[in-house]
Amino acid sequence: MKEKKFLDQVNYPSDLKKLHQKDLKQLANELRDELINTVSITGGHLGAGLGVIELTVALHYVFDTPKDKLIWDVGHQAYPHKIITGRKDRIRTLRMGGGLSGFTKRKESEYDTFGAAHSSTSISSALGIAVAKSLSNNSNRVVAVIGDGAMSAGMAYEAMNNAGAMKSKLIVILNDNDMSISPPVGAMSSYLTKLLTGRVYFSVREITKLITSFLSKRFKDKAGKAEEFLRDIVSGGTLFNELGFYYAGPIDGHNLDTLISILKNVKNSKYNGPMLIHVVTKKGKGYKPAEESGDKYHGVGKFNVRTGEQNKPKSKTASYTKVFANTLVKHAENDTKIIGITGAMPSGTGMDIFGKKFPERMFDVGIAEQHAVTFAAGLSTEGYKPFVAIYSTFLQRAYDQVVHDVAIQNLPVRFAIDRAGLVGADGPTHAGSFDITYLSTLPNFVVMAASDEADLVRMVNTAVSINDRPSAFRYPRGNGVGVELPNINEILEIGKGRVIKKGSKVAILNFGARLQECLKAASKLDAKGISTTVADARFAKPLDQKLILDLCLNHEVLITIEEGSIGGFGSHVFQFLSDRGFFDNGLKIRSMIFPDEFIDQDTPEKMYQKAGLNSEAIEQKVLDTLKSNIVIPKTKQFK
Ligand SMILES: Cc1ncc(C[n+]2csc(CCOP(=O)(O)OP(=O)(O)O)c2C)c(N)n1
Repeated sequence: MKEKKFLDQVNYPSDLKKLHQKDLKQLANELRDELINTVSITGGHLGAGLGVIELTVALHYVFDTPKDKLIWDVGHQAYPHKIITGRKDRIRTLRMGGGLSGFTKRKESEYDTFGAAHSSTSISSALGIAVAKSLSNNSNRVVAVIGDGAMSAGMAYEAMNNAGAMKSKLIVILNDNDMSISPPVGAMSSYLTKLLTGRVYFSVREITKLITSFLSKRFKDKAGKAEEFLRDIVSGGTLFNELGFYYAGPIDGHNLDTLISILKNVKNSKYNGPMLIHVVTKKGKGYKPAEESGDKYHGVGKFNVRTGEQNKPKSKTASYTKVFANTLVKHAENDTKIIGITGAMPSGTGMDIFGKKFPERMFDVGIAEQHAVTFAAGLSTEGYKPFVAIYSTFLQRAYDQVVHDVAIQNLPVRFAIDRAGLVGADGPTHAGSFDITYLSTLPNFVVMAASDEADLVRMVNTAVSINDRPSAFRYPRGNGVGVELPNINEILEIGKGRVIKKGSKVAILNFGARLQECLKAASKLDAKGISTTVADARFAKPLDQKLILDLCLNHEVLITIEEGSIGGFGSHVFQFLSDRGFFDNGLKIRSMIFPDEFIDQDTPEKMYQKAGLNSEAIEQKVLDTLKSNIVIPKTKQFK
């Protein structure tokens, strides 16, 4: 007979609370198996979730969620949380179109207190919630769970600094697995290691004694003794203490009984300030292939559960990331001033390749995008050539640094912007939608977008040569189209685009990686007798004004297309033509951009279909535009 599973009985935390504490270990094992089986089918984040199985069970067992508020930092470790908060039956739709998000999302569940995906927001949001609760005399607890990697970001310290000063009732669980995506970097990481070195985990008895003696009013009576005891037991916790937090730990994050006892203590304590509970876990825990792999299966494709072997789709063409990194390496062999910088994403950005060749010239600054940009700005003032390799979505966090530290001072920092455009399964939080807009609006900047991997090489070459101002080049997630790569001497003329295919009636002006879709649309239009030009702008800033004017003067229709939001390349073209009075001539000009909405996760192809930016949509846009008449309103009032 099939053994009865505890997990079958648990759909919500209220079901969990009906179980005996002694059965939770078995439940945790089942939850771990379910997570492994799920991710083997969906792909996604695995190592982080495996590391917090016991913590997830303990938190929902002890706290009264969703009234007590639980905030997961990044949210990539929240799959087990999703399974036991009403989403078990949909868990195998993770990261798919119409399915569950791979991160926490308020829209998805009342148990997802705060949406995330970008790291290090949990303490700030939790503090806001805690203050709101205290303003409305609500005594429910607020718990933030943050990883040691996420602790490298400035926001975490800003929030702790504020919470400590406010004496806010807030619980922060530091989930210390001594891993970010790659090994963690920085002084904080070393500090946490120091806290653990040579120390045994505290027993429940010790911690309980500590918490009760410190937090109850008995503390007052026995202040001297308790203080001594406290100093003894939390001797490593001084940094958090200094920030105004009550620190307890380290605690074994895989021992359910310990976790439950301590969390109960913390929950029931009368202490009115912020507490930090230092929990030690193992990323990838309980699944051998994950535990043994270098990245602890941080992010995986579909895989074989028995062997752990991932079936990553093989591509004949190199990824844009690799093309970028290999090109930069070639330049750096001759140019000792070139520096590579990443914010905790060495493998994602190709900086690991650069770092292997030039360890002394590659800097992983941790999850610290703001710092990465200003650090690069500093380097550039000394004649170095910093390349900040960063995902479009994460550069958003460093916008003031881009404006204030780089653009205003006209410093030649180079931005290699990966994951530009829609990225698929990671969804809207990771889409690179806004960089064309937020960079092209800045004086001094050169903004380029690669239409294929050959042009990416040319753009890296060009960025190396731009020494008098900031520059950026963007390229998409995934693999190139299979064109031959040029050598590293091919430099683009700044602000010059190119005509790829000459026609006479319609002009499509591409900016970025939709070029192949434009060419497909053009050949279909040609077949219909609509002679179509395809041009590639290469630069959103400065614009190739001559190319734009030529296209306008020699075609009936001009369509601009880009993988970005309103305010980007198309807007700049419109503005330019409007300033030239071009619209007075009845030119039919349209832009194709991302719609004014956040597009949920799906395959990139489907997302682009939804966004109306594939070859079919381009063709349709041309046909509609040709058919359309220019409407000149008779009255001054629009209806
Ligand atoms: C602002 C920002 N930069 C980079 C990332 C990419 N990223 C996702 S998870 C992660 C590592 C987080 O490490 P940690 O907090 O220790 O959690 P763990 O995965 O080890 O559980 C990084 C760098 C991100 N999500 N947000």
